[in-house]
Amino acid sequence: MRTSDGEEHVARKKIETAIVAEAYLALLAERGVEYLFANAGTDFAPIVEAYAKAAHSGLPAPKPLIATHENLAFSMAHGYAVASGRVPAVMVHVSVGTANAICGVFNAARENVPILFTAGRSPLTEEGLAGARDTYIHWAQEMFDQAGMLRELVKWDYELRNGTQLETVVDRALTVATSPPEGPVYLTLPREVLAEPLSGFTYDSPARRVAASPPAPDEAAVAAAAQILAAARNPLIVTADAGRDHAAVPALAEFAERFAIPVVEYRLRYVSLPADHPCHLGYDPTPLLDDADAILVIDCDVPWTPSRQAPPPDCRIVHVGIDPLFSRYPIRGFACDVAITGATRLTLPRLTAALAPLADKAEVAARRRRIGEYRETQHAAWRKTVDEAKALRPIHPAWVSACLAAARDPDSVLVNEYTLLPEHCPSTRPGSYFGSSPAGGLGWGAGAALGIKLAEPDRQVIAVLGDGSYLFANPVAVHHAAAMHRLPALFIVVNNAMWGAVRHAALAMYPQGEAARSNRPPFIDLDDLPAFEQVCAAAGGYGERVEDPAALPGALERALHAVNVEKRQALLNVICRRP
Ligand SMILES: Cc1ncc(C[n+]2csc(CCOP(=O)(O)OP(=O)(O)O)c2C)c(N)n1
Repeated sequence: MRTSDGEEHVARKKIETAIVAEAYLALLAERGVEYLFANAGTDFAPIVEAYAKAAHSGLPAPKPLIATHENLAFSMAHGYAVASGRVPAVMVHVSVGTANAICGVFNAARENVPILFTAGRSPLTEEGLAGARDTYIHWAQEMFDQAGMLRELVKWDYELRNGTQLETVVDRALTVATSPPEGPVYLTLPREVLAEPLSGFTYDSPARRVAASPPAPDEAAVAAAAQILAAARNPLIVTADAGRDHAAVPALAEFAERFAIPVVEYRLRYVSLPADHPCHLGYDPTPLLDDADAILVIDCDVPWTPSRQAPPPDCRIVHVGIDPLFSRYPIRGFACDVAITGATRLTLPRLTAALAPLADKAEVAARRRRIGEYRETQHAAWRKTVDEAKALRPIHPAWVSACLAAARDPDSVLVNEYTLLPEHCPSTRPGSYFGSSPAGGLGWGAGAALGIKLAEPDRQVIAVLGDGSYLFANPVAVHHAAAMHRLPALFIVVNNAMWGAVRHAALAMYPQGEAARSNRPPFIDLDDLPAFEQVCAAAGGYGERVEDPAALPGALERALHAVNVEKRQALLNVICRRP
């Protein structure tokens, strides 16, 4: 296309290629995919060949990164995506590799993390074409519907059927993944298609297909929400994910501050409101529910647990989010008087404008005082917990969190797979805290930390994991990846030698039951755990076992020295008390 002044508006680029796999890798790189996290198999032959050729042909390709388990590859990609804001590609081996990665896909899907997930296909043909079946495994690994395994979890799935369609397919995959609500997509790549001859590939540069814009809120819905908040004496905001979009953080801070509305980060997965904000009232809405007469649920799938405690029946509820009803969840029945579809960073300024003329200044001032008093009491209680915990042996998790708060670099990034207590280790900067997905597929945190380190090599990255979560992550594969890819993260294992959550669930359901009376109910204790610190050391990292609470600050200093100065990974195996 040329304008009257002869200026070229659509640039077509041509590269020299011999097979589709070369064009595929070059196109991914051209579209901004920086890394291909991979766990390979026989289906990778054309990809291996294309990478080997790219090393001297000069064709671009995403940097290849091996992970020796698919869940690790996917978790690393997840961490990289949330920290960098870019879309990574993952490739695994056909049906079986896909099966191994599905827990990670589940985490990313529920967390709206855009990832281009790809897998080979068993060769389609039994002979004849380049790439046709040539080993026994190619028969049994084929499935009628390979994508069927994860179709419920991805936004889109497709199979690359020929080289001619390559650009459309790749652009569609990437733009669907990155259009709100974001999420993983799945593309299968049959070996014969990757091996198809392609002498030269021409494509648009830059792309002519882009992601859709985020939704902006409907004015009538905003006005209705403003009426509800204006009429409330004790409004409350509950959020888990608002900070996924960093631009939403100042919007929430301004909104809460202006109208003096307390904010609870419940089961937080991002920093949505800096912990030192005067309206930040902690991490548990339960004590505030009874008095709430209006609740603004922002980017939050589960704002409270109804079977434990719910707000009063006449409390008015407003939900805000790109998909405020979480339509991919089969059941979610929280009361909802107004649901605003919209990106939080766009919705909150509109809500501010609508609420400003309605808000009662005296009410706002009185509320501001009450919030300040609540905060003081709350923080005093937290300090008391740490004071009481600091000498306990086995070590109390509150002490682990408090020591980490003192030791961490203010610009560090925390990854929390369950066992960090944010009230004792608060985060204030957007992008400095990542909690596990609401899907809770264990084994995410260690890999995610490595992906974050890859995206942010100059920041300290610290993963706090339960012993159970750590074991789910395939520790040997994790430490190998950290060493091989030079990703010096610190892992802190809060080791209570059990699946505490399973114990808690059994005792909550049967408080007077046999399990509660038993010293050793089944499926809870993890006896004879390996020396985790030695697993890390075996991969060249620094490892230390910590049993004495007084030794923890020193151990953290040594581990952070290993990470910061020696540039090698570190692990503290902190022997903690049972819950
Ligand atoms: C893939 C997967 N398998 C099983 C579970 C069920 N589960 C939830 S929490 C938990 C125990 C976690 O143990 P740990 O990390 O040591 O933390 P703790 O509960 O002891 O604090 C288990 C097994 C899960 N969430 N995900």
